Amino acid sequence: MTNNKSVLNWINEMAEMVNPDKIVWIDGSEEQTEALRAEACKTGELEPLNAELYPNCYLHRTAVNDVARVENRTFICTRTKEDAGTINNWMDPKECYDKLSKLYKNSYQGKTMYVIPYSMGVVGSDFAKIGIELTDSIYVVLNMLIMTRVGKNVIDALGDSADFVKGLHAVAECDEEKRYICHFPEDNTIWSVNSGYGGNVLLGKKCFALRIASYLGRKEGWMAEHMLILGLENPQGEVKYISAAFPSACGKTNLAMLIPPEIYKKAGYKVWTVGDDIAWIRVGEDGRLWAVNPENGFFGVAPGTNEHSNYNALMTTKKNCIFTNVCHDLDNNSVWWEGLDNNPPKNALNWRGEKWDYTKYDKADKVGTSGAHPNSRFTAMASNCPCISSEFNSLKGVPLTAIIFGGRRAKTAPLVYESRNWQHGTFVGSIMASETTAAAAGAVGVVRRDPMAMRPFVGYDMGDYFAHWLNMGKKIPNAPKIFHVNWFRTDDEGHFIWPGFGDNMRVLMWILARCAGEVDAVETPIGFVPKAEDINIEGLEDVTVDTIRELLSIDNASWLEDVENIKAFYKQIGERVPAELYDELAILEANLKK
Ligand code: GTP
Ligand code: SPV
Ligand code: MN
Repeated sequence: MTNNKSVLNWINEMAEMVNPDKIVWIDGSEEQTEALRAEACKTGELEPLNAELYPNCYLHRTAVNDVARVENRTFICTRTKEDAGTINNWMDPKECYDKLSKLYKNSYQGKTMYVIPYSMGVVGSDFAKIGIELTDSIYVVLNMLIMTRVGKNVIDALGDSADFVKGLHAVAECDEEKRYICHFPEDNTIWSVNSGYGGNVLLGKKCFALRIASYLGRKEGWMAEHMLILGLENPQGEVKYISAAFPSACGKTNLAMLIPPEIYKKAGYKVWTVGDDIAWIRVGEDGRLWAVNPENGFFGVAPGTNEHSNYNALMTTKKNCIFTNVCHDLDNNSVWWEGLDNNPPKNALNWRGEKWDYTKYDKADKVGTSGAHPNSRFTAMASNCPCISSEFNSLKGVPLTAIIFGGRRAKTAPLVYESRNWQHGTFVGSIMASETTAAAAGAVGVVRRDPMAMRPFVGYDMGDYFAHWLNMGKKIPNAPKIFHVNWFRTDDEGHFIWPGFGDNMRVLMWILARCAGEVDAVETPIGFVPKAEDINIEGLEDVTVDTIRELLSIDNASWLEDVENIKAFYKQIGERVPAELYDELAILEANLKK
């Protein structure tokens, strides 16, 4: 497929180590893809679903011990530990290469090495970057074919260049004790071993498009962020673009595809999806920030996705889709997950592949008793999405009017607030916190600081990352305004107070009105909040202006507790936290104590 010496030498070197029976280049053709699907169905790696209900859709189950990203086994291997920072796990590159080489040794024996040339971003665009992933898993190949742009044209675009990210993946024995997801940003290299799950193995996604790319972005003056991108079109046909960073399983896909509430739909408003997980952002000639989505598909959370919560996502999964770790309805060979509807299948297999009794479902033990794993996923083509933006394949991307940060907070954070300026907005991003979710292995529901939703994804020191945000601010004459939202405040019984989903558009409308200078706000110790009556609640049952007032309330005591927690977190990050952010922290504390 290529004469590129750096590509061929690298593949030979890797092949010598992992020792495959044969090497197959993935060309992106439908014939080859179809042959791989057929082979995966033969080995049981995939199960074909009901061709009438789900044409060209497949079910895959991962190993029971391999259902999420593994942050404690994820490493940034820079030459000095300081460059990886205190929040990342670090290993010396040489030590890491040696250690993992032993795990890779002969791991492809009896297997095929698939070579996947892929582009993050539209092939050939000046903002796209190329990677090559070597893998022993057809499931990975088929997912990468959906999630990225794969094929011969990528290799052609690379030409003789050595500028590509070298990714080596082996499911190997899938031993969790020997599972490593390692990044060598100084070598443009990713090594992943002993996993077959999502973000651990689809190396274009978190490993490249966030960890390696964030490192490159700092060096080259752009940003790689864990953000959705959406366009909101008004009845006059003008589209304003917003990006939003929420931690894993905190609502990016849902917001990106939201369906406007009736009042706005009737008036002619529309929402278009540009991206649901990752944004690459640079300063345009006009001094605004421009964002592209480097991916080509959606690796979305299945549970909770239904006709009402996210109709567009559901439609996107109806064909050419791979489902991972969902519940298998045996009666009609289809799929099901908690929150799809109120009719759990009577004759079904759970995400482990065992006979499932829906009457034993216990919300307190979802992993143990649910039909679908809480982090079960669909891999779906962006082009199947009914609300995909006409700018999805745009080379320069879309200009951002607003950036939103948000987390899952039962208390403390109000429904929405606005930062005073870029520096304060950077501070607001840096102090984000959220309850942990099933998207990563470990405890669920624990509040932890997750700056810019990037805690698990920054490929260098977190203090330097904050400094990069501040520096970018100096290079953007027409910077977007920065906001913070929280859809997840709960009442005393633990129920969400805000209806969320499509109704989040009501908050987006306030945000855009603020950006256009069309509405006032109330100054508070943490920033600007809306006047309660400025959040449109027309058509909402159970939500009154008083509910909004409650959602916008700021409890100084719990914010002061947060301030202490932030101080400890900054200290943990270490000496590279910029002084400007300490200034902002001091202002926040003083405001709260006033
Ligand atoms: P990753 O793919 O892990 O990065 O997740 P994500 O940020 O794209 O999250 P996603 O949109 O898939 O939502 C995760 C979970 O949160 C799903 O179960 C949703 O149903 C739920 N969710 C999303 N938006 C809202 C909301 O506005 N309110 C409430 N209560 N739940 C929501
Ligand atoms: C996330 O965890 O933020 C995801 C899923 O988007 S994964 O691809 O596994 O990282
Ligand atoms: Mn994500």
